[in-house]
Amino acid sequence: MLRFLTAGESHGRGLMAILEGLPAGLKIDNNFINEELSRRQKGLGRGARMRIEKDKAEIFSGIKDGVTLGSPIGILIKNKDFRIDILPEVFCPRPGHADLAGYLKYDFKDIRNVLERASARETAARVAIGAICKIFLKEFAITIESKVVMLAGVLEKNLYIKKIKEAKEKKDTLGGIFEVVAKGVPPGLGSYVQWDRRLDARLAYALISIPGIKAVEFGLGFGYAEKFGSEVHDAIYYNSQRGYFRKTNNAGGLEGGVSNGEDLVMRACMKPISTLLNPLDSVNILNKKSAKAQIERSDICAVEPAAVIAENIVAFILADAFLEKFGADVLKEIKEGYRRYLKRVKK
Ligand code: EPS
Repeated sequence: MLRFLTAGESHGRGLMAILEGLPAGLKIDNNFINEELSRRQKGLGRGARMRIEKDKAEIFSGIKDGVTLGSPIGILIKNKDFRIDILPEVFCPRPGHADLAGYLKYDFKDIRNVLERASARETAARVAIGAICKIFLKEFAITIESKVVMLAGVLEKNLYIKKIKEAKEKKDTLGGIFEVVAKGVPPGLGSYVQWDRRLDARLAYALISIPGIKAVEFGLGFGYAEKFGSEVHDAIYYNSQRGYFRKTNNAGGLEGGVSNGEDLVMRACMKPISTLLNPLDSVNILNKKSAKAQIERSDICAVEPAAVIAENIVAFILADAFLEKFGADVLKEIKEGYRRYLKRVKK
């Protein structure tokens, strides 16, 4: 089993993560992890915090001489903007954020105790974890890419900047849709035998866990509702070179909760960032009187970074499903088993 935990507050000392379950013998390029962290920090609509931070992963354990030991990998990302103890208290919850629900749940006197951990800054730790999983998947020629496909209702890429500018001028925020594609995924990851082993279910869980994500779809997704079955199901073909293949991929590479050998295609919708510079109505939790929601430094739009986060969280899910099927303690042994499997499924 591959598993991880993260810890850390947005303006605390930093973020920590522990990843356990990778085999021994995998070469880890720290630069690649840092490149992924830097990709997460960029993107249209990012705010001032990203000009302060230069996220770098410090490997604390589990890797020696650049190679995994099979023991838990500990990672630390330090925050430059570490000032949690002097930041002002927050009393007016922001609609759309975890503020109100978190304050009610934990019986805090200060909403800052909620927003510091609910902040999307936590996703930096998940990207570092995912980057390591990407390195593992690359050993098996599995790659993951993403792109933004819609921003604030607009499909044309060249209009995105205009939209963001407009939102900035209006002191407003924007959401959008991104697509993640995983290539080189073998058939047989995940399983139909139990609900929680279905790969599509596990991917959906991971994608929806990214802050701000409100909807997820695979392949044709909601488009299935408009068509006849004969128009949408991907007919099956075979030749000795490719093995089984499809000419269409409406299923997004997933049938019965199992990868079918085609590209995995998934999309997610991110709502507009909930911190608004022109705040919405809220209630002051001290006196219960109407008030405007708290203004916090934030992004205008985070769809591009969310796509990078999604790539990496998908990498974790795929690495986990891959290890479930082909897992062994040593990378070399996994490769041997994988080669045998590929030979069999092509026959
Ligand atoms: C983020 C860091 C945060 C926010 C943003 C994401 O930093 P700060 O609160 O200091 O500006 O910019 O957080 C959110 C969008 C959120 O929903 O909390 C980051 O590192 O990605």
